[in-house]
This record gives sequence, C-alpha cells and structure tokens, in this order.
Amino acid sequence: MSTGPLFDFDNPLEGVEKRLGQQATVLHGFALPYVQGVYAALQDIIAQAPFRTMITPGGRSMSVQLTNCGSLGWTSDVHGYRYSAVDPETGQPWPPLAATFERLAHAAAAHAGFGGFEPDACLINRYTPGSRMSLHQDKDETDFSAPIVSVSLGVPAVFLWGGHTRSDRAERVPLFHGDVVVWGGVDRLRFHGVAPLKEDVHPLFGTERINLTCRRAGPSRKSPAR
Ligand code: MD3
Ligand code: FE
Repeated sequence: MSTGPLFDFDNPLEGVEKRLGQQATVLHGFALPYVQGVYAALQDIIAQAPFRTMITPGGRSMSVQLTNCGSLGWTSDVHGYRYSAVDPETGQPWPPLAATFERLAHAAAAHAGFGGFEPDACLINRYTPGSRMSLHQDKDETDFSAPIVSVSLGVPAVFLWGGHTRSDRAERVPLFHGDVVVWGGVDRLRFHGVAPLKEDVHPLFGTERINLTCRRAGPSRKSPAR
C-alpha cells in the first residue's frame, strides 16, 4: 500500500540543507513535491526539442546530451558557446519555460535568500552512464546578478564544487533525486563539474540523470535599459 505521492522516491538527505559557500546552498529533496509536474513538463519539452549531442568549440562531442526551454537556450558548436532564441536544429523558438520549473526555481531561490528570481532560460542536461561534465564556469549569461537554480533528477551524481580558479581543489558533493542547488552572488562564478555517472537504476528515470538549470540569461528586468 503506497503512503505517499506516486513520484516521491527516497532521498537519503531529504530536508537537509548544506551550505557550499557564502551564497551557495544545496537544498536536499526540495524538488520532491514538484517531481510529478516537472516530469510531465519534461515529456512535452523533449517532444518539441529532443535531447541532442552538442559539439564544443574544441571540436569534441559532449558526453551529456541537452535541450532547453525558455525564451533563450544555451547552445554550443565549433564557433563557441552562446544563448539563442531559437533551436538551431529547427530554427523554431525553444518550448516555453515550463510554469512548474519557474515556480520551483522561484521558490528555491527565495528559500536560499535570492528573492524575486525570474528565470528566462532552463538548460536541461541528460546524463547516461559515464557522462561527465568537466570543471567550467557558467559565464555566457548577460549579467551575473541573478542566481542559478539547479534541480537533480534520477540517478545520483557526484557534483564537483571548485573555487575561483580551475586549479582550486574541488569538493565532491553527492546530489540525489529531488536535490536543488542555488548559487549566486560571490559564488556565481565558481568552477564546477560532475563526475562520470555511475551505472544505477532509478524507478522513474531508469539509468539516466536529468539536471535542470534555471537561469536569467538575458538582461535582468531590473537592469537599466540602454
Ligand atoms: C555552479 N550542470 O549545465 S548544476 C551546467 O549537474 C552545469 O548538470 C551541472 O554545470 C549538472 O552548466 C551542475 C549544479 C551546480 C551546483 C552548484 C554550483 C552548479 C554550480 C555552484 C557554483 C557554480
Ligand atoms: Fe555549469
């Protein structure tokens, strides 16, 4: 006999909040009440804008597949990294930012001390066993005053939390299904990455890990028009 919502799977650290830096926090399990809505929205998005493998400016294939929703979407090709209003595969706008993503990101940001967060972009990453993301900074956004909210779903991963230079030693932080990370302010430009995904099976996501990162990629509403 089930005692909870169908899509709330166990999260070993549910309710724990871990401070990573002065303005970076992991909210373990924060997304669990949103999972059913997020999952449904995700199916709609990937029907319109399927996951695809992108090429880095260095000419390598990323091991993580990605897609986007929102008025801007992150893309990579041999010419570089950029945000685009259209899906380069179709020339069509990205699917709209799902209302559940927006509500979850707004609530998590507020909980972590960033009131008034209004994302305009959500990058959606899909990891399969062995997929990894090497240390990098998120710096393709127009201004860095807004935080970024990350939502982890499916198979757990080890997140690499670095410093302000690539060579700073990175802390290993486990992220489970339903975990949310919020980072901004002085921690906005920290180096970070994800260790190679282990073989594992999640009841809803199978062998995959999905990560949503909700961002303000274009100008902030508060920034002066000029
Ligand atoms: C950055 N994604 O898409 S998000 C990315 O799990 C990206 O797919 C990773 O990095 C992923 O650009 C990680 C989680 C995260 C957490 C804390 C951070 C990124 C962070 C702290 C500072 C900077
Ligand atoms: Fe990143």
